[in-house]
Amino acid sequence: MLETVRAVSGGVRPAGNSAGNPIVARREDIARAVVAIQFERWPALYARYGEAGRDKCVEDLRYHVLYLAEAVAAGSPDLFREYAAWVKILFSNLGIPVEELGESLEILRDVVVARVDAPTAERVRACIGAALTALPDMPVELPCLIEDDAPFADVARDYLGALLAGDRRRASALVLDRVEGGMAVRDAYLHVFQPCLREVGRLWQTGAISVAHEHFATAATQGVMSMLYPRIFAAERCNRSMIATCVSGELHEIGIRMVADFFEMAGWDTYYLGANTPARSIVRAVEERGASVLAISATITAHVGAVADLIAAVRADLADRPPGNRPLRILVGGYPFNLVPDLWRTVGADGFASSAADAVAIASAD
Ligand code: B12
Repeated sequence: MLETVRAVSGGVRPAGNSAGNPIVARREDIARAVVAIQFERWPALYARYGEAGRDKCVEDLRYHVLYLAEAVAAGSPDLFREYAAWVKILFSNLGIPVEELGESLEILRDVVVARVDAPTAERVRACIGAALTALPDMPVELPCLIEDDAPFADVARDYLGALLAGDRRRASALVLDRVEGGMAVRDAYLHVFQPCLREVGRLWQTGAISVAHEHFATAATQGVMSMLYPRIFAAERCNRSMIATCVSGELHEIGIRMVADFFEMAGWDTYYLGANTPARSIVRAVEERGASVLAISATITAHVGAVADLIAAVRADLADRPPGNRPLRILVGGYPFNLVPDLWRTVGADGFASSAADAVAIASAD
């Protein structure tokens, strides 16, 4: 368990508002207190993992605390319930008894509630309560994310097979040939790359492949996307401009790159900043480009607070001097926003879309 769960921590930054977040501020103390109770209550844990295991359990708990802090800050029990659902699949594939997860969340609730003020404690109870109620019925497996009856499922399956075989040449040839034969670039994006990458994530989560496979699949897909650029940049211009970026700390960049490319195909001038962009540079870019849309992406739930912070910073900075001849609209998207459809409101965005195609439709509506 521990090695994989520790991998989850890789690069995850503290929740937004970390200085003022009462749970993040006590993260270390909470994690250690929970693990101390667990080891006391379940002597078998010590027998299983030993002293080194205790540190690794603390490491795991730090990330439960971080996700809890984010859900509490957003006032979203759904967000924490979805995290618990994800952990249940991860843990059960590692052979960790599911009952331990439930009890561990109960201990976490009691430890946190004893350390925060009454309104925060109420939110903590709501978040962990939502997870505990749903936990017994949450699945321990996920179905394949390339559905049999989805459009272009055959291409997606072949593409995934080539990626898992480490064959970049075959992967790119099969997409380029289909596009040459008339498949729309939009279809390649939404019906081949997107489901394949999500399936790669499922395979990682269930222990079937490694992080290296994830990196390979990403790099190979970005290579094919680049080869499609002569078609992407061919659209007639519509004299509108947008900026597409990941929030600071966020490494998942393909989703927002697809968003930028869909805007480009609709004739917009796009300024794509990619992964992990510092908030200050994003604010400056919005000013410099006279953009009318800022599209912000976050995939890791622990980055939702950073999205809220960025939106607040952009609005504060541009309050007296709107950048273009239209009011700036801020759109958000990515994994946590897809899981909890109302989350975009709590971060202060003007809108949300669950796919690149819908993002363009929303932005073009006014
Ligand atoms: C590739 C990948 C990586 C790569 C990313 C490389 C890169 N350069 O992008 C690497 C290896 C670095 C990585 C790292 C990690 N990853 Co990762 N990763 C993925 C994977 C497999 C694919 C991501 C992707 O490209 N998806 C395809 C795109 C097209 O979909 P999308 O992002 O949802 O985007 C669409 C919409 O959401 C929307 N959209 C997206 N952004 C925006 C923005 C706006 C404004 C709008 C309107 C719309 C919009 O439009 C897009 C196009 O239609 C996902 C699986 C998944 N389900 O996505 C896991 C996944 C996201 N990763 C996960 C995890 C845990 C991690 C790590 C913590 C651990 C690890 N596996 O290494 C680290 C954290 C890194 C960090 N600090 O950010 C988990 C997250 C689970 C959770 N509960 O939070 C996932 C879901 C895997 C899983 N099933 O467990 N990962």
